[in-house]
Amino acid sequence: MHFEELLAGDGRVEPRDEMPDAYRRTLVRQIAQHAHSEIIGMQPEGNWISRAPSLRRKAILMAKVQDEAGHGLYLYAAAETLGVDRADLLDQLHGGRQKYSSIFNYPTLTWADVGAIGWLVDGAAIVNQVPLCRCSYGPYARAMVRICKEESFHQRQGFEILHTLAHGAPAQKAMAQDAVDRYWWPSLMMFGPPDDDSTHSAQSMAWGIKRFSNDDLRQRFVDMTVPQAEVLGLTLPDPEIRWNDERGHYDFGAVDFTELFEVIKGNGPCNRERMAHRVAAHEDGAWVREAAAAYSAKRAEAAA
Ligand code: BYC
Repeated sequence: MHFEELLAGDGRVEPRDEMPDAYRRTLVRQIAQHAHSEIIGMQPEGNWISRAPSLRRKAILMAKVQDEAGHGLYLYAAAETLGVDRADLLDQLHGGRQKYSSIFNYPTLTWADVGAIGWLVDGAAIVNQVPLCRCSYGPYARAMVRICKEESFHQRQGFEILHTLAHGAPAQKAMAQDAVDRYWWPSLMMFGPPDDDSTHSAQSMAWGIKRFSNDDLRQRFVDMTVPQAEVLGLTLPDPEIRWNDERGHYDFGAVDFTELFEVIKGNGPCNRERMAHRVAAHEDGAWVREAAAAYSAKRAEAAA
């Protein structure tokens, strides 16, 4: 079926279908960025595996960090259905020609940050990603279904960490509050620039890649999170948050988007550290990739 007809009927575009070059390029850009975010996102939480406060917490955190690697794999595989090569995408990440989410350029200073990332960052990710399960490009949409299920578990574990801390000793509650204070605004920035400054939104929405605008999703996240903060007994660092009966939404204060643009440009607190670690891990792993390629070539030869 023709591309425009498929979109008009809310059908899914599959790798074999014809698609405009610009649609393909937009998908490669977004899916690659998304994949890169998943694997760079392993770093801030990985930082706490060796210092998790109990065996149970450690096992859960290890599973979560492994899930993020898995999400990266599904997404690189989805990008490859568009005719690009995973090794090239990684080269572009390492060369600074492709982006990853701003949120992973903030440090994880205390154990409570692991809770805040689960609750707020994975919470924001779910709000952004559930509509992507209906993305017009089939392989991306299908990858998102499983990712969203796992993200829901991640969000719950973060909430539970913060709930435990918030109901513990005063120092534990203060640690939880501090983590929420530091992660709140960067989590709102994850949704991207405001709609008026969003380069790609209008076209991506017309193509059915994005189903909602950046600002709509940000509002949805605030509406979902404010009541959860009340259950936790923690406050959000925004005195302007209040329910607006007329709009049927929470009002909230202005996000400092100059900070988002600075972080995207490479000037966040941890950009250099994250990239240096990623490049070093890639170089250290070269022998594994070579061995895997040699093994698979040997098996293919034997099968032939
Ligand atoms: N950070 O026109 P716009 C996770 C860029 S992983 C960095 O609105 P678009 C998790 C944007 O790329 C979470 N860059 O763009 C993992 C564009 O620049 P380019 C990752 C950002 O694509 C491990 C420019 O700004 N989630 O949850 O229509 C552990 C203009 O923006 C950001 C995804 O990737 C940002 N925050 O909308 C725990 C979801 N925002 O490309 C958790 C999929 C904007 O022209 N991606 N930019 O150079 C999306 O939904 C969309 O790509 C975005 C941006 C909403 C992020």
